[in-house]
Amino acid sequence: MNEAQARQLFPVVDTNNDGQISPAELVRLYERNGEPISDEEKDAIFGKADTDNDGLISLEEFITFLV
Ligand SMILES: [Ca+2]
Ligand SMILES: [Ca+2]
Repeated sequence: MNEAQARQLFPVVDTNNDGQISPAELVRLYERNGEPISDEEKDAIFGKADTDNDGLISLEEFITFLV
């Protein structure tokens, strides 16, 4: 995935449009795709993507994680 694709994907995941991806939004994304994830998998993704450990994934963190 390149940066432009990640920027397009972000608002799809950020369903409440607050500019951050919450754990609940991440879980919903996988459920929508028909591949539910466990709490452990969710925590693993946040552990990697949430580099400032504020409990949310910003656009910058999202791009860094995916690209
Ligand atoms: Ca959000
Ligand atoms: Ca963060």
